[in-house]
Amino acid sequence: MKVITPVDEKTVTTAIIERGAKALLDLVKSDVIIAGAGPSGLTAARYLAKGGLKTFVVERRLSFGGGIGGGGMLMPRIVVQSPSHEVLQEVGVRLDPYSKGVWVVDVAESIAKLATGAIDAGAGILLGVTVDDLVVKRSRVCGAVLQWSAVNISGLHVDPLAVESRAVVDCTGHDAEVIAIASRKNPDLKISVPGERSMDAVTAERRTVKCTGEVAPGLWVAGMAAAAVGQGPRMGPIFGGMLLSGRKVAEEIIKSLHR
Ligand code: 48F
Repeated sequence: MKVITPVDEKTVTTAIIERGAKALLDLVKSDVIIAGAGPSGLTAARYLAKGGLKTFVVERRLSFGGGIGGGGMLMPRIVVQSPSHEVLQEVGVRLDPYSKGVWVVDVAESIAKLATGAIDAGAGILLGVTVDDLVVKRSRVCGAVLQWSAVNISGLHVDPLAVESRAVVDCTGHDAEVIAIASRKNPDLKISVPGERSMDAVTAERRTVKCTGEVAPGLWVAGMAAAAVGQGPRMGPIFGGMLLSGRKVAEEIIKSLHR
């Protein structure tokens, strides 16, 4: 058996602080900050990073995947339909054919591979951090205000830190949390979150993708947050709209920032 390399506590602590601080410094200025590591956020991150943009996903929880893990009423499967299956195929998720143009996929595999796809493309994912607010100057979103989720949960008064980015994407799901905060604080941005409508899966999938895009200068929306902003219906455990929405927002941001 090989001998375990002895590493003392001081080395562990120094390594973590040195390299952790370096990783956080890298976040200070980026092209795109995505709030939320659910299916739409992870998909957007992969295409944005592939498109050459410096991209970070900031996720409140200590895990990624958002609503994927809950499957349909905790059954470990979700459904995707054509052409969204291509997004999963590209990251190697195995598709179980169910009916014409419809596939069933494993939730754990989807979470793992969507996240790996984003990371391998070059995107960073920061866990345990909440997008608390935005940096807004002359009616333009220029960055995100970040806070440790643990601080928010504790209720302690700790000032957050702000990072600069050319685009911020709200992929926070049903509450469109970032846009909701921005709309309360910045009437000049002329945005609102009327919320989603009751379930209608077919309409919802189309509408989510349609409502994806830039909602105010520098502020973008994708996934379920787009349905909440565009008053689209909810759709339950069919995820094609989330993947296509993530891809669409990335394509539009790439076009806009490369212009
Ligand atoms: O909810 P979520 O999975 O959003 P999505 O990508 O996908 C929606 C589907 O999962 C499902 C559905 C489709 O059938 O209806 O709900 O639109 O992922 C949102 C992620 O954002 C995180 C949250 O923890 C979750 O992982 N989040 C929420 N608010 C913040 C946040 C915030 N302010 N800052 C950072 N992360």
